[in-house]
Amino acid sequence: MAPSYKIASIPGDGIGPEVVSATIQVVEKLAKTLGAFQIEFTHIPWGTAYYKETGRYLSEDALDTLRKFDAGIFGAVGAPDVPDHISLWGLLLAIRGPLQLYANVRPVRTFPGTKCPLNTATEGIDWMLVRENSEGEYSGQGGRSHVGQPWEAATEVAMFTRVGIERIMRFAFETARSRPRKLLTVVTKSNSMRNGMVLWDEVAASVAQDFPDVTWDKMLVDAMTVRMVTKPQSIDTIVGTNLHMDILSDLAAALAGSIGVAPSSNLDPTRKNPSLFEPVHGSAFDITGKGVANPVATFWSAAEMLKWIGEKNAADKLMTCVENVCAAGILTPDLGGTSSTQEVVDAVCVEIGK
Ligand code: GGG
Repeated sequence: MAPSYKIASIPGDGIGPEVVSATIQVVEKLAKTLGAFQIEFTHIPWGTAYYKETGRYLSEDALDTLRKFDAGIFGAVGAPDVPDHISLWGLLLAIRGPLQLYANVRPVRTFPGTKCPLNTATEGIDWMLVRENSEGEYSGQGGRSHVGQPWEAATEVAMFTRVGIERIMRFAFETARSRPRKLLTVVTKSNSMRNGMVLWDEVAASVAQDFPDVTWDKMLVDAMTVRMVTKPQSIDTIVGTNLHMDILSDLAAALAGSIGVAPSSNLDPTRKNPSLFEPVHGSAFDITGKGVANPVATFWSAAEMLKWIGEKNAADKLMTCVENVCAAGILTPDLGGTSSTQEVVDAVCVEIGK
C-alpha cells in the first residue's frame, strides 16, 4: 500500500498563506500524478490573527499537536502592528527550541533563468548553509533593568553548550561529507568573543578528527561576508551560530538571485520530533495580498520535506519542474519577471503533469 503522510500546514502571517496555499496545490498535484504516496495537509491557524484573538501565538498544546504529524510546512511570521520579538518568540522560536529542531539547513543555488544581482562570480553558486538553531545568540537569556531611566541597561546573553555545538558540528561535517567537494567552513567570531566562540573553535577541531575525508577551515564571520562575494567558488558547506547563519543565509540568498527562492529545513536529526520546513523569507507585508509573492522558496522547502519523509523521487521531480518553469522565464517580480504567484503554480502543475 502507498505510504500516507500527515503534514501540519501553518501559513502564519503576511505572504505566508499565499506561498503555503501555492505549495499545497503543487504537492497535491504531485502526489496525485505520481500515485506513489498520499499526503494530507491539516491547516493550523497559529499566527498574528490567532494571537489577537487568544493572546497567544500558539495553542497551549501546540507541541503535542505538532507531534501528531510527520512534518510541518510553515509560511512566515511577523506583522506591522506587533513587535517582531513578540511574534518571532511567540511562534517560530517557541517551536524550534522545545522540539529541538537544532539543525537549520539552508541550501543556496542559482536557478536556471534567474540572474545573480552582482552578475559576476556568484553565477552558478551551490552552497549548503547549516545554522545552529536551538541556542547561542537566540537563547532568550538576559534582561533589562532601570527601564526608562537614562542608565537603563539590557543584556543579551549568547549561551553555547558543548552538547549543542558538538551535535551541530557533527551534522555539518556529515553534510559536507555527503556532498561531492567534501568542503566545510566553520564560521565564528572567536577573536572578539572569547568564550562561546572559542568553544566553537575547540569543538570544531575535535569533531574534525572523526572526518579525515572532509577538508575544513575556519573563518571569522566578517571575513566570510567578503569571501562569499569575492570568492564564492571557494565555498561549499558552511556552519555557524544561530545569529551568524541567520545573517549569512540572507546574504547568500540575495547573491544567488532572490530571497524568494531560499528554502529552509528545521530538522530534528534524531527524528524524535517532526521537522518543520519553511521559506527563509518573512511575512513581506509590502507585497501581501498583491498575488506576486514568489512561491519557489516554499516549493523548494516542500521538496526538502518530501526528501526528509522518504519521498526522494517526488522531491527530485518537484525541483526539476520548478527549475523548468524558472528556465522558461515564468518568474515573479523579485526575479525580474512579471508572473503572478498563481501563474507560477499553474506552470509548475502543468510541468508535473507532463
Ligand atoms: N519564513 C520564516 C519567517 O517568517 N521568518 C521570520 C524571521 O524573522 N525569522 C528569523 C529566524 O529564522 O530566526
